[in-house]
Amino acid sequence: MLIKIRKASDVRGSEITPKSVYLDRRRFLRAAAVAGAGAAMAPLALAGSAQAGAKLTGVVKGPYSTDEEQTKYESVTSYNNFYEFGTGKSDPARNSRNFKPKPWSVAIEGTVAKPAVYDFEDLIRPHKLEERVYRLRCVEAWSMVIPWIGIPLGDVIKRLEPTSKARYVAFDTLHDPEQMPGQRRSVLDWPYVEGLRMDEAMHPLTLLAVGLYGEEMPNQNGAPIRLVVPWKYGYKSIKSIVRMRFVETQPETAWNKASPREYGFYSNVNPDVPHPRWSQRRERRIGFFFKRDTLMFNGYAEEVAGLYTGMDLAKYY
Ligand SMILES: Nc1nc2c(c(=O)[nH]1)N[C@H]1C(S)=C(S)[C@@H](COP(=O)(O)O)O[C@H]1N2
Ligand SMILES: [Mo]
Repeated sequence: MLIKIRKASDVRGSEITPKSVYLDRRRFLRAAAVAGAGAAMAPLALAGSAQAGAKLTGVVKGPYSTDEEQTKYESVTSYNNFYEFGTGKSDPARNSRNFKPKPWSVAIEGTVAKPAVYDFEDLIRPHKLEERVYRLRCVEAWSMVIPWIGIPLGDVIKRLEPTSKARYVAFDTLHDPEQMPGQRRSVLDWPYVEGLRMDEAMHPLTLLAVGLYGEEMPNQNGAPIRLVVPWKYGYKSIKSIVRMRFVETQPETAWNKASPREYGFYSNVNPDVPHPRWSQRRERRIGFFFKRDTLMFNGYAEEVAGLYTGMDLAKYY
């Protein structure tokens, strides 16, 4: 993303979280993780150490994979957008080395039958891990092809039983400036937040990813759990999720709050709707020299166009 640097005087008081607030949150998360660890468990794919590069086992091939050439592991893990660790593309790899993605818990809230703070492992364990090779198209006009490992978000949602009132799902990234140095500056209104309409969240393409290239998720790619929504610009694929909330009204999203004219709620990849400051017609696949055409819905139109029938996609960008 391209950011507009704001003067310190522009920073609203609400963006400055008092230290006591985030410390309380960390304590809460840690306590919740300890409580979750007591549950009986069959150590499946996710058991094991917190060390980087741990292999995921029991992974099956999932549907929807592209057979396009995969972006090199080195590029996938060294060219990142993860502003919690800095705004430069190489910052996340460098600044996330000491980040602790375990233990981890995810708070499930809102209009749902089974709200709780779930230990990460408990949230994932009932599901089979799938490998899905998806294209990811960044709004900055570059793209990658990444072999993700995860589970369909829709399967997790079904288990949590949202009520009929739930029309959207809202997601939050961890807010912890001690571990995430980028959060010490008000580049965005932390925590990073995102949202999907319920039918988008339930769509079988939407993935809750816990790894890539056969391994647990690297810190810089959003450990331990992130979203991957391949027909939308990359910024919808929120990283390091600590909260999912089922709500009745359209939730706020981090980039829409930062610059509503440039970033809408839907953020579907659309070559016909330019960003106000650049075209979206072409893209550079990382690792390739020549640019290529950007495809409607990032090439997933057959699967998802039906979600937006009758909507003016220039208005709902
Ligand atoms: N919490 C959080 N999630 C985020 C971002 C971020 O800065 N913070 N960047 C987004 C953007 S702009 C992109 S393109 C993708 C990049 O994912 P990758 O680094 O795994 O390729 O993550 C998205 N998720
Ligand atoms: Mo992006």
